[in-house]
Amino acid sequence: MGKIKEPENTNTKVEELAQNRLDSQDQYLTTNQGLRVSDDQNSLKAGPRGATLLEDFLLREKITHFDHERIPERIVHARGAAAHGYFQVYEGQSELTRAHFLQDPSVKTPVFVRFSTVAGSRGSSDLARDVRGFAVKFYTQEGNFDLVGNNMPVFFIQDAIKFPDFVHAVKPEPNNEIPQAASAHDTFWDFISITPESMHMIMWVMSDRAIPRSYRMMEGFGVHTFRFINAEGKARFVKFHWKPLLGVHSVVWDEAQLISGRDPDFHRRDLWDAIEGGAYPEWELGVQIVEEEDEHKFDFDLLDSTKLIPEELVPVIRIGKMTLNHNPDNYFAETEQVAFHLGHLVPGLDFTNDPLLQGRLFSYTDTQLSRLGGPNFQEIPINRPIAPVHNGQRDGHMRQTINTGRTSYNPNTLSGGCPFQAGQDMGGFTSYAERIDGQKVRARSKSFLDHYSQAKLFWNSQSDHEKTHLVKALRFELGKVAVEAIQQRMLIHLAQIDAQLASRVATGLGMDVPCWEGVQLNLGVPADADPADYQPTPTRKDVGRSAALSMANPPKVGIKTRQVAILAADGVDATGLTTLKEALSQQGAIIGLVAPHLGKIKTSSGEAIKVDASLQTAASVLFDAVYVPGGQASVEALKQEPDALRFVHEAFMHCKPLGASGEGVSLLKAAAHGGAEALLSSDGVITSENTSSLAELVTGFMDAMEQGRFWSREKPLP
Ligand code: HDE
Repeated sequence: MGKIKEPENTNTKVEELAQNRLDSQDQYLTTNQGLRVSDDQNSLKAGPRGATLLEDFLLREKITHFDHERIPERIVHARGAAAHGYFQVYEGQSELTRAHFLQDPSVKTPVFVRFSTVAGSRGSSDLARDVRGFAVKFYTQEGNFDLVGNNMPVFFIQDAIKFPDFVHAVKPEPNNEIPQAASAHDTFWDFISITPESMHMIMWVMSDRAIPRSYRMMEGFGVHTFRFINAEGKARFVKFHWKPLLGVHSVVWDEAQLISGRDPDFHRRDLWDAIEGGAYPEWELGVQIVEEEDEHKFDFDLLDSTKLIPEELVPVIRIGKMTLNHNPDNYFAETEQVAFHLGHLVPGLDFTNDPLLQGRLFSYTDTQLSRLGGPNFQEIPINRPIAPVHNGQRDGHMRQTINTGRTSYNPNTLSGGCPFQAGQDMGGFTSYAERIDGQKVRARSKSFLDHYSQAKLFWNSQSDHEKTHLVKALRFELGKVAVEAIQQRMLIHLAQIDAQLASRVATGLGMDVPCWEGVQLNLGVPADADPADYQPTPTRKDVGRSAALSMANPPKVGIKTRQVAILAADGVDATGLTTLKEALSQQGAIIGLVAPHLGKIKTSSGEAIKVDASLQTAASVLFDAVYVPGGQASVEALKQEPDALRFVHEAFMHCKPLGASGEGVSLLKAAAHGGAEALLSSDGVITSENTSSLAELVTGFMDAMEQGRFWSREKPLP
């Protein structure tokens, strides 16, 4: 992949990290004490065949460090990939907030963004059906601000106290640690089937949003309602959104499962390669603003993280753009050691009483204490703010800062009162003075009890193929559940969302939708509470649709960074291949020449060209589109390769654009499972046996690539 643009280095955080970088090029090998090592291949022994000596400090130092290389992986979001970049606001937002990084369009605020899956271990596949973490650390001049969000705008539970239960249910089952990075098992669905508040989120995770095509093509959401506060002290509610400029795209479930085998690092690699190639991913930061006096005007509660604010009710205003333009130098030092916390806040922002948010405020620092080994994790280079740090906090494991002077307390006179407290006019943080007056109770607000209306809103808003994918996902997930009562309870919930949804899923399970009467669902009621106070309220009748919830109509943004496999062998038509490659490269698409073997193949004009991948190392699931150029010998050779036929068939099944010219068309025919004519006349299959219209054919193929997928090919699902 060639560089489209030289990487910019306008990032003050990346520059600051330079002092911690170490390059060992042209250096002698040393111990950790700087002693040069003469033999790193043999331990110190009593004779060449004798016992190793305890004295061997070189051996001991090397092995001891190795023994302690691992740190605990994150309890959730263990698997991730990250990149550096910057954020710029489009215009000053002083009316909304006094946050400094949202005032001046010329200021580039450095960011470090970590994307992740939730349930799997560090070594699990990127393509698990799961929520994706979308955590952004802004290194602002007023200190770090972490926006620790997900790629879905709602969450499974309403109260933080349920989080350990939820996570224990979704993680591998504790007796046999099966399954890895998957929610399709009994404990997850057992928990969900008696937790009606999860139903909205279940719609999202059963949709294709849970299997993104790329981290670069996902939305991000702050999930909770936060507060913006301006310099006059006026507060407003705010919900944060990240809108990817490449649009929102996903793969299909069968594809996701195959990618997990072919390239479990698919998302990680995609992000890395895009940045290395200069195709910097971009997102716009959007905000939904609600005036304080409008807090109660919605038929859901703004403090309930299982609800979103439909964009039709409150539009998303795009206030700035984030660009990721620099890969980390070292995975462990940066991506693994970065510590996010939504309590990392700057003036102009504040929390709300969302009970999920409130619990998170405790968890994120607490977890770093064991994960990163102590209270000094903020001194690790990736976590260090670019704003100066001065306080009386001292000591602890691995302290790096050498604080000078006698005082580490405040107030003091011996240091002239330093460091000083800063008033609001000097950039000091002040909490929003929200009036709070209430009895101490363990309870759930009744305004949180409508668990089905927004789940229905999501279902209603999906296109036909999205609905089909959702039904298939539920059939898969619940089909892996062994206990029938769990499946039945889920069908009851689904019937509250939509009768057709429930009956379609039931068909796949070979079951009937049970009737609600007499079924005790709400098992999460506290011991001393009246169950009537915890009954979900019925789905609202007036639930409409919200276009923003569907991925069916992504913006037309060209084919930049889209991956095209060109299947070829010796004798491939030279002119056809060149025309295609030139046109695709011009549009920024990435080409992979896939042949029966690695090395080189000879074109019809005798030129030897380099192969990018063999049929053994590649698969159609790693590409967005497949093209077969002409050339009699090439196509005949490919027809002898079952892997080539599967390549084409799989791409067709996954509704991807297929192109073929000249003799290439016959490979498509040979690969067709449901009849050659049906395949050739399908949407998104662009072919011509007549090579004189090559340019037109290639344009048609690129148009199809821009459209993405052709869902009309999918078999209708009852
Ligand atoms: Fe997290 N979450 N979470 N979470 N979360 C963590 O913190 C937690 C929640 C999210 O790339 C942990 O440093 C609780 C919602 C992301 O490093 C931990 C609750 C949302 C990441 C933790 C939630 C998130 C985490 C594990 C319920 C979306 C990865 C490691 C009250 C808005 C950040 C760590 C990264 C990570 C706790 C719910 C997003 C254990 C208690 C809702 C993106 O502290």
